[in-house]
Amino acid sequence: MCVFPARYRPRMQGEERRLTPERDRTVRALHESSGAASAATRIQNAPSVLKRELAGCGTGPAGAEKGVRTMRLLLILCAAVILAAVPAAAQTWTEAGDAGDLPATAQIPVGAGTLSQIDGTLLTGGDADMYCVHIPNPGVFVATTCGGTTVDTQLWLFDPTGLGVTHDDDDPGGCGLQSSVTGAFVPGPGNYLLAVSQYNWDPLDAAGALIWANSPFNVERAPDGPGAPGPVTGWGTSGFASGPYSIIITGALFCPGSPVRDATWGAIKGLYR
Ligand SMILES: [Ca+2]
Ligand SMILES: [Ca+2]
Ligand SMILES: [Ca+2]
Repeated sequence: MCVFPARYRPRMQGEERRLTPERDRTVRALHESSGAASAATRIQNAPSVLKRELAGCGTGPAGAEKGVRTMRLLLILCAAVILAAVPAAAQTWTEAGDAGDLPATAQIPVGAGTLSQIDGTLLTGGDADMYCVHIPNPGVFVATTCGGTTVDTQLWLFDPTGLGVTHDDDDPGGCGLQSSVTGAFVPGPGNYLLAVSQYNWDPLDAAGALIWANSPFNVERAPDGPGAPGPVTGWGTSGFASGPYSIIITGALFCPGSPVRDATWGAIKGLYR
């Protein structure tokens, strides 16, 4: 409990003066002040013995610093609560170097929460770019290059072992030569590998057989080629136009366990400031 040192009580009328003039001025200042912060400021020049004895009262420098630390902690906690209540913002992953073509070399977008777009480039001479995406609810999943590129793309979805799930060459909705896949053939929530390639750069099984047949072009299909039972182990046989692309995604998250950028902490600090 805080006990204000008796010998530093303000001098009462008629009371014997026992304080030095310096201590008397300090104690008067403390009692005339109505706020702890003001009091803390006022005792900055108080004698060291007085500082020690008043520290336990919460009005000394130690008490003031403790209060500031508590206030900072409360502000950070409030910011974290506000941030958690705000819906996850759309987030784009940009291909780092050249994303791998196979499950073992697929690129894992770095981040947390909603993954709403992937930007990259299809290289000349045949290129496939494969990315990990997490699909929590197949019923709302859509990935499309419609409006995201002028390249004649193909989209492919594999499970983590490389087995084919779904594919489209030309958008069934008629947007053009770009592609769209949905959760129609996705068996359940989980991590999947989303790949994009240019026409006619197709996934092959270990024997070099097509996992999907070449056509029909504008129909989303589960694997229907001679290599359908096996996982993808290579690509062929000829790629055409290259160029940049954006895959616009609905209903996907960053794969759990991927390294998280400091954006979340930065957002908290931004709110705190
Ligand atoms: Ca690429
Ligand atoms: Ca690639
Ligand atoms: Ca196409």
